[in-house]
Amino acid sequence: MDRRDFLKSALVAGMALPQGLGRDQFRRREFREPVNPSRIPAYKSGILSIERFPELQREFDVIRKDGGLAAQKTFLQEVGALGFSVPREFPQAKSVVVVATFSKTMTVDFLVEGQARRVVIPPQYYRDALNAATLPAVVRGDILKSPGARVVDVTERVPLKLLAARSGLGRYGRNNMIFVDGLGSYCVLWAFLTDAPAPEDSWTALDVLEACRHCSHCDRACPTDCIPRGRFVIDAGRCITLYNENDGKFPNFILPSMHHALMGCLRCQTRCPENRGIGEVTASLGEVSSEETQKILDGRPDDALLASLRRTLAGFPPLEAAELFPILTRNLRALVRA
Ligand code: B12
Ligand code: SF4
Ligand code: SF4
Repeated sequence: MDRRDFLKSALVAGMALPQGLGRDQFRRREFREPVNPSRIPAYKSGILSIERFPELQREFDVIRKDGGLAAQKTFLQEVGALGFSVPREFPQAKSVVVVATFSKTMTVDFLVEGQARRVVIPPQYYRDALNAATLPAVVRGDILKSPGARVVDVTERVPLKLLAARSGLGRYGRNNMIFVDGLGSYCVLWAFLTDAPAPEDSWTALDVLEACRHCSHCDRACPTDCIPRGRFVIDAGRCITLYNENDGKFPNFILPSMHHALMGCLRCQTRCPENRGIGEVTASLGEVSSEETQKILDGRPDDALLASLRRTLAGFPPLEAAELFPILTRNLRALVRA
């Protein structure tokens, strides 16, 4: 550890942490044993009564009203669209089931001048076997064991991390992601309202991972310095993901060498000790031919290209609509020209 790292971790140890956790606990090293990849569950779930929604909403509002969030327009719009309200079409909702599905890192080989350029696709940007179409049946049959239950997907409407933490499904890490036992942070979160009552009150105190008290891997790995030392909430306005998920030019503080995924960014997860054994699990989605790669780089989508890409890169957001295609062109250019 050099002097800079030492000073940084000393500051990390002093960051604001929830009450009831004494300083003596910083001295304990409690890194997990690496997870055995064959033991990674497909999903885990938690459940909360809908009666907790007003409390969750108040909690989510505090940080916005205190000016604790990055003042970046797109980010504030994304967060502003979320909330804990019961949709008008489902007033009988009694509980919310929050699910974390294991999602491995994928790769795709783009052929450029005959050479394969392996490109990373992080969790969340491809369609897995457990998805919006298949999960309602899992919630009804396996989680609630109530085949007749009504299940409404509210994944796009609620702040999922707060829900996951308060339901006891996972804990926040210093990188502001949710870590679930056995899945680490390599999980996609989902939420479903149901008319089945929650069997018990699993309301859980907000807490940060024990391992974060003596670790600063994510902070040091973040290329754009989003993860602060003196406070918990990250500076989302500097996160690479915010810019490569949306259209437009990349800001100057994102240097060409910082791009490393077709969308999103994995730097604050890959070296996290809580992800040992999990983050290394990868698989391939396949190959994109030279001709197709050239069309993407030139920004010339045609029907045949879109149909082919929607097979190889199923679920990749910029393939959902033609007007989003420039995002794929820009992101791929950033990778193959770096
Ligand atoms: C907006 C958004 C973004 C923004 C902002 C991210 C952020 N940290 O807020 C951008 C575009 C930057 C982004 C990036 C990424 N995202 Co995103 N994003 C979202 C989205 C739509 C909303 C998140 C949100 O509510 N942010 C607002 C902040 C205020 O919420 P919060 O972080 O929960 O904040 C609470 C805590 O900070 C707590 N708190 C305050 N002080 C303290 C102190 C302590 C000690 C504790 C414990 C708590 C605490 O109070 C806050 C308010 O309640 C969700 C989907 C959804 N519907 O929820 C996905 C989601 C959070 N993203 C996700 C992912 C995977 C990512 C990326 C890894 C992208 C990628 N795959 O490459 C990066 C990770 C960046 C990072 N380090 O957080 C996953 C996270 C899964 C997980 N295991 O946590 C989600 C849940 C999508 C999904 N369906 O799975 N994302
Ligand atoms: S790398 Fe993981 S364990 Fe270390 S501080 Fe970040 S989130 Fe916590
Ligand atoms: S996703 Fe990348 S840019 Fe965003 S906080 Fe993590 S390391 Fe930093």
